[in-house]
Amino acid sequence: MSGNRTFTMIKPEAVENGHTGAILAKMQSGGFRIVALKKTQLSKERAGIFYEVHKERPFYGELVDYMSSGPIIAALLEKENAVADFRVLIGATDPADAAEGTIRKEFAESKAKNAVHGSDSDENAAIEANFFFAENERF
Ligand code: 3AN
Repeated sequence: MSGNRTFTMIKPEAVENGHTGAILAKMQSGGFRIVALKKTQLSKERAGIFYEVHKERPFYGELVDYMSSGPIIAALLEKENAVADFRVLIGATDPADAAEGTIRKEFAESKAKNAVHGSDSDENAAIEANFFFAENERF
């Protein structure tokens, strides 16, 4: 049975530090099926568009610079209740508040360099997935 979908990115510091495999393993052992996966680098312009909802927040410029600073892993994941369950698996935005066993607790460095992105709604998951993946890249 196919479930709901959520979109994730493994952020530059986690890729740079060699955590890609361990983080993908945690996603899979958390019950998420990989529908689409790619390693790519966002230009500043594309990072700015991706994070446009945060344009008014004080950290927007820093976030765009950081997210375009190195390669990321983008993935589309599937599981029942994917969006909410994935946010439990990754933990709080600030790793200092993230629960034991979560991806951010284990791999995040700070609120900005927090290892992974996770969609906050089904609607945004679809928009974010469309930003990275064509139909013929999803299986
Ligand atoms: P989440 O990623 O947990 O949904 P949001 O939507 O509040 O968190 O923030 C989006 C992204 O903005 C975060 N993943 C993080 O990288 C960055 N961010 C959030 N708060 C801060 C902050 N105070 N300083 C720097 N970057 C931040």
